[in-house]
Amino acid sequence: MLLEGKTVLITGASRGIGRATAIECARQGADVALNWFKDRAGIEETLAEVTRMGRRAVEVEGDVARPESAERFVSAASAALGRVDVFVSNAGICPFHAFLDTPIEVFERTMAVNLHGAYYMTQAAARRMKSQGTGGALIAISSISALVGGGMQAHYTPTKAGVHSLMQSCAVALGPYGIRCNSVMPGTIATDINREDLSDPAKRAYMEKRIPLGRLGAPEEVAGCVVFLASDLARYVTGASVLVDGGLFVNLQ
Ligand code: NAD
Ligand code: RM4
Repeated sequence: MLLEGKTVLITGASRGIGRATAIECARQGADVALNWFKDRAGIEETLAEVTRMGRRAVEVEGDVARPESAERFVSAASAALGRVDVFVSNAGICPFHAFLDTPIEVFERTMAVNLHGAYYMTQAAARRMKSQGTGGALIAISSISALVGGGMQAHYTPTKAGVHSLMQSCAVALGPYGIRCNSVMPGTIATDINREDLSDPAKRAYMEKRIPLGRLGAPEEVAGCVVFLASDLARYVTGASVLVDGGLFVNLQ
């Protein structure tokens, strides 16, 4: 029960890594507040699993790209659960597209959701933590793609480098308030975000071959790392990033 007595807020919690994180946090004793957008069926499944574990859960609809969603999420979470101890910025999109003809709308939306949304949400959660006066933990779901490129991801990888950088600056800005700020960098995790991309058997086999552990990751394997960073086991860890990638990043030859 690494998170007993804590409240955890997660964006994009209706499926994938966000859902697995909500469930693992609840299993570790946390109450959870769950942001979602356009996916009522998904958030209801997440809610059902969390409440089955006997934890309190509240869901709040909102597009993270809209600044007003952030204050609404944090206020609703605080009203329902009493406080904000941990905030996980997870919501994200990756519409794979060749660089030279990526439509400007695709670039702008990817930036707005993945980077601007993370900024607004993180700031709102941090303000609440500061006013509570008891510290907290901010965790961004960045990516291995913060560190390496992708030919179909030139609009996406800068957002992942951006949220990693956001956590570094937040670690400096918020350390005096006892608020720790870290990022998790998943490698290639099988979720809906890359289902179509990996439906090409050649691409999937190529990715698997590059991973020293020999397989794609599962959302639950990212959630475990989030729980560690959220917990008091990580009480002296701030400004760090942790790759959860089966060894993909270090595999040159
Ligand atoms: P996913 O598509 O399964 O889940 C994404 C979640 O974000 C969904 O619940 C979706 O509804 C939500 N979302 C999308 N736009 C939103 C918006 N505007 N407002 C609120 N919620 C929104 O994908 P996933 O793999 O679970 O991705 C989660 C995060 O993990 C993303 O930030 C992604 O960049 C990151 N990531 C994923 C991988 C991977 O290989 N799957 C690797 C590295 C990083
Ligand atoms: C990740 C990484 C993965 C990709 C997902 C969508 O950051 O680039 O390889 O499948 O994004």
